[in-house]
Amino acid sequence: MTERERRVSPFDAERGRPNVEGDFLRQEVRLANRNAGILLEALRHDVTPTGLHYLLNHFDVPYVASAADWTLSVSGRVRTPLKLSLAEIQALPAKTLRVTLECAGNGRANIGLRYQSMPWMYEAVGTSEWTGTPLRHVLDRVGLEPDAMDIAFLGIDRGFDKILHEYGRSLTPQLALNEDVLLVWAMNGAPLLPQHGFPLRLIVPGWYGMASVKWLDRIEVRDSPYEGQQQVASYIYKESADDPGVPVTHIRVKSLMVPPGLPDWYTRHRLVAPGPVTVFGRAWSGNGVPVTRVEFGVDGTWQDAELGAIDGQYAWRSWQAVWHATEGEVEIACRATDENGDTQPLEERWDRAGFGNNMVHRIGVTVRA
Ligand SMILES: Nc1nc2c(c(=O)[nH]1)N[C@H]1C(S)=C(S)[C@@H](COP(=O)(O)O)O[C@H]1N2
Ligand SMILES: [Mo]
Repeated sequence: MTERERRVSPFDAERGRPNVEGDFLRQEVRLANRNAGILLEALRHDVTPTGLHYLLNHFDVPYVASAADWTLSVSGRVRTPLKLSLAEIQALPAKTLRVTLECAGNGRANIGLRYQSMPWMYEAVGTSEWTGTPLRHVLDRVGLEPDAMDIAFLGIDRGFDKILHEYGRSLTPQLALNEDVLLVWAMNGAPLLPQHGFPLRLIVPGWYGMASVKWLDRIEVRDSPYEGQQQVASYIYKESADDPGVPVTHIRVKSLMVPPGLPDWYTRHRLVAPGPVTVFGRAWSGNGVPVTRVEFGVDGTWQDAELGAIDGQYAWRSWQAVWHATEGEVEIACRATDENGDTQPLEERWDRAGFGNNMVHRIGVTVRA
């Protein structure tokens, strides 16, 4: 038996997970209970209160009793392999960045033939103040060898997804040396919570969340590409199962609204009184590219929204629009465009695993006095 054969999952390797439509499956509901999303009304906060930040944990949240014995090892194609304590990492120059994190699977459940996985509709996004040290300081200390071509970041959580693996991702040295890629120990001024990677995680601003490895304890500098499951198999845009595909990287432009008016408990449908209504929302894009326009739509008629201030290169911006609501059943929507001219599609964006679906946000509203 090869090493890879020994790791093959005894659970779902044979059956696979065909795309489905209709009711949610028990497995999807269970994942939804484990991985909370932001409440759309919490988009009001510039910085998402920590307990309202979304979660995406593939396996079990590791129990780490204390940060005192945590170490980060850096090995492989480096001049001086090192094992650093958290205290040694915290002694490096610190930096705080406001970063909007979004899961690549956000919007997956809005695709007609959806992939069986975490059934996100719109909620897998949040903004935090992340404090850490630029990863570059640690890489400078170990010294990359000239043949270093990929850097793997490994967490301590492990489990099965096709094969047994620990959660890991990699970055090229060029990306890893960016001043804004951080080794983070604090979120919103407090130590990371267990579910957000206590005591140490990576934050890769502008990229979908999968790059920001939690419970980080090992960095391996390599002279060959890292081929971990989450790097080469999971996060790949694919038309179909046998499409070689394209890796998922930066966040695509998107916007969301705080649902206006009063909610119905069960359906979340809204009731709004006729007259002027100020609709508030957020918009963001990836790779540090600013959002330059947001439109607000009512039944397919669009108006420009007013944009709020920019709060750093990687954080969402607020927007608002005044809607003169008239009686009836309507659908409101919002659509953002970034400086590259990328804009949100009106229809779902097909991807077999439901990644990167940034179609416009729509909400059904009953307008009645
Ligand atoms: N070790 C580890 N890191 C991880 C994950 C994980 O399951 N294990 N999930 C990733 C994914 S897919 C996302 S979207 C973000 C979510 O971070 P959050 O739970 O702090 O919001 O963490 C990333 N880092
Ligand atoms: Mo994710």
